[in-house]
Amino acid sequence: MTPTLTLVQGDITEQSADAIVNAANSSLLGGGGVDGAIHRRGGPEILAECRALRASRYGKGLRTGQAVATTAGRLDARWVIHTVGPVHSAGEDRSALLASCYRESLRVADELGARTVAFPAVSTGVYGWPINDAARIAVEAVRAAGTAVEEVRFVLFDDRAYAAFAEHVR
Ligand code: AR6
Repeated sequence: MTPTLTLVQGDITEQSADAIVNAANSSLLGGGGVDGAIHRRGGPEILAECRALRASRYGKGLRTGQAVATTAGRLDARWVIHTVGPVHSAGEDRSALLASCYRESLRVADELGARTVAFPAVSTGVYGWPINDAARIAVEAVRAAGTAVEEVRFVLFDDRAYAAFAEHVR
């Protein structure tokens, strides 16, 4: 089944969903952008689970393109799924890794039994991915994923990001 794709402009930490995806980094220990907002609003339980993951299965951190779930703390969700987007490179095509973030996040969502999943535009902030290209990759990856998730909601922070995703979700 292909999930229904919906678009929202706003702050992902205000969303209500089974799972909210975090644009994390390999350390899983927080950062700026979406990551900072999720940890701030979700509270310390999320970081505590991230530290536990680092102390067990993810001693070297989470690899780019992979995904792992924790509690969502005080967010209006059951889980946060942390994924690590690639840093955009002009010299190397890393789009398979960006597509992998969406595919792997949905695989984790399926394992959890999540039916609604909210995604930010992974890699389009600090990691520098051009928004139009990132939107195309995101939408194609979700459509190709073969997931039981019923709704994938892209939560875009600003007008430009919303417009870019709207081009591809029709
Ligand atoms: N809700 C929705 N979208 C947001 C929010 C929010 N609250 N805040 C920012 N965005 P970024 P990345 C948008 O930088 O590029 C962190 O430090 C933002 O406008 O959060 O994957 C991590 O720890 C942009 O379009 O993630 C990593 O080190 C998009 O979310 C690194 O940044 C992604 O921007 C990851 O960089």
